[in-house]
Formats: sequence, C-alpha cells, structure tokens
Amino acid sequence: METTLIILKPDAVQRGLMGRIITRFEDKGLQIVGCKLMQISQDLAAQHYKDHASKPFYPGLVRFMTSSPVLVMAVRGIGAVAICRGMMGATFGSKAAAGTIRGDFGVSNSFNLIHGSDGPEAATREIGLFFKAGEVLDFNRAGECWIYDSSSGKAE
Ligand code: D4T
Repeated sequence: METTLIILKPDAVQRGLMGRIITRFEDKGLQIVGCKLMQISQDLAAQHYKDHASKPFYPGLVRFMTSSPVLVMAVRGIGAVAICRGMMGATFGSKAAAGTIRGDFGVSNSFNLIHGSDGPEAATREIGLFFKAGEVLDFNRAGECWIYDSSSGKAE
C-alpha cells in the first residue's frame, strides 16, 4: 500500500469543489486516511516547494498557496501515487485532459486546484511535513474485500 499527499489548493476550497474532488478519490476505491483544513504558513510553503525556489513562478506560487485555507489529505491504495497523479491530470488546467480533475474543473495554469506527490519518496516526505504523528490513521474498511481481488493471496 502507498500513501500519498493530496492538497486541495485555495482555489478548490474557495470554489466549493472539495466534496466533488474527494468523491472522485473515494469512488475510485482509494482510502482517505488523513484529512484536515489548514492555513499553510510561509515557512511550510517554502519547505514544500523548495525544489521550485529558483523558478520564476515560485513567488506567485507561495503567495497563492498561503492566500487562503487548503484541505490536505493522506490518500492510500496500491499504486496510490501514480493513480492520483493520473486523476489530477496535467499541471496546467488549460492543457489537462477532460476526465481529469484539473481538466474538468479549471482553466488556469497557476490556479490548478490540486497537488499530489510525484513519487513515493516525495509522498513520505510531504506527509511528514503536513501531518503530525497520529493524524494519519490505519483502519480497515468494511468493503475492502470488494475493492481489491485477494483471491491469489496478494491484493491486486
Ligand atoms: P503540484 O506540485 O502542485 O502537484 O504540481 P505539478 O507537480 O503538476 O507541477 P509542478 O511541480 O511542475 O509545479 C508546481 C506548481 O507550480 C505551479 N506552476 C508551475 C506555475 O504556477 N507556473 C508554472 O510555469 C509551472 C511549471 C503549478 C503547480
């Protein structure tokens, strides 16, 4: 099982899209194991986007991410990192394919609604940045046996 960090960015929260986006992850069969509304500080934004610090869009990105509350989620499933990235679509709303979250809900390039970790190592690092110990929960879902086929002894 992988757990990835998803952030519903200020535009998604302000536009009232949280429910519809969360529903997509739940409908897919992914498990939400952490979830909270929070205000990102300058310091946290800088840590999260440290790899982009030298990019021209960085100041605007930090201003946007700290401008209004976000919803952060820890989302779990087999291959959750890649599955969530696929569901999000291409970075820019103007280019994202129909059927993806960015493709269906936005047109802007910088206000692109959602962040998802881009690999398992980034996911571990980012979950550690946004969630304290005890805020990501391990629990069994009643319907798990209908989400994954475990008949071979290995869930797939
Ligand atoms: P995040 O990290 O938010 O999930 O987005 P992506 O993984 O899809 O894209 P990214 O890291 O390349 O960019 C991070 C963030 O910066 C904004 N951005 C990006 C921007 O405002 N202008 C730009 O030219 C680029 C490349 C959008 C997402």
